Amino acid sequence: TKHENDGGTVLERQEAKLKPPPMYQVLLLNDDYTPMEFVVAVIQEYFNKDRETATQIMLKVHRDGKGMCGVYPKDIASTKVELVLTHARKAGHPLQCVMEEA
Ligand code: TYC
Repeated sequence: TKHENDGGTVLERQEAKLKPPPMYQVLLLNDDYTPMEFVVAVIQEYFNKDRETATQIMLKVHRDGKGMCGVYPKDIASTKVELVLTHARKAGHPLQCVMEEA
């Protein structure tokens, strides 16, 4: 909120103190066993990417060892990691998904 004193000087209050929440990258890690097609489907379904973008991200992970799927507030990033890991384990794949502060 802005406040004015008698001379009309504008004083900044709360909004000058409120920092945006920290954001977290959600990363997929490469492994030798999870099928490429499974990874592409995960990126499409959990990170709302189209098939072409998902394929590019998967290939980057495959080549570089890790790759970013999205950046989210902490609770959303944490939930995505949990959902991806549960989905992968249920399918019997060792896919790893982690979050780190952006
Ligand atoms: N390296 C895997 C393969 O050759 C594919 C893969 C890509 C696995 C990305 C995990 O996060 C991953 N089948």
